[in-house]
Amino acid sequence: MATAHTNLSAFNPEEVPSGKGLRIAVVVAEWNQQITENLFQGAEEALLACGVSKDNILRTNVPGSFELVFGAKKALEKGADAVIVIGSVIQGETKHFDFVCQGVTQGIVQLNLSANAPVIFCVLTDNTLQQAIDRSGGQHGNKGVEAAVTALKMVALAKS
Ligand code: DLZ
Repeated sequence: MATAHTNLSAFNPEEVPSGKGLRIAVVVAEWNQQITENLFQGAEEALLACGVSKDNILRTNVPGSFELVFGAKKALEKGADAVIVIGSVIQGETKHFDFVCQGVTQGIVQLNLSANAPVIFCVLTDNTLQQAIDRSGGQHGNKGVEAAVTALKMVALAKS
């Protein structure tokens, strides 16, 4: 899983399935807000570059990463072609980190098994704030960009 010294965020829009006409929901957690805003910005720019119109990028905020599952469920019910969930969980002194990470991960897995549209996991689970900064527009790229590209690839798969 290690991506040390690797920036995976560079992509060529011409090699990504077109987002023209697609409705992509993005659910953004407010915890560690500067990180999640940077991830959203990366996702939004990549979606626009691939042909998704600004009006069809449907953003919802939720309080924390644990709430991303419910936010994604609502977006699926409203008929989004794909949902990207964006969060940033940073290790603290207690076990809360583990429960939030497990809850959101398992919840998103369940949605992917039951829904017809894909839910893309853009939740950083870092030991330190610096690791989150490095992955939200820093030296390891912007995972929001990667989530946007993944969403368009998965919509193409869903419609194939
Ligand atoms: C409570 C909590 C803590 C301690 N840490 C984070 C975090 O690092 N990232 C995050 O997105 N959310 C955190 N939360 C909030 C939980 O996700 C959730 O919002 C609350 O437990 C209420 O359900």
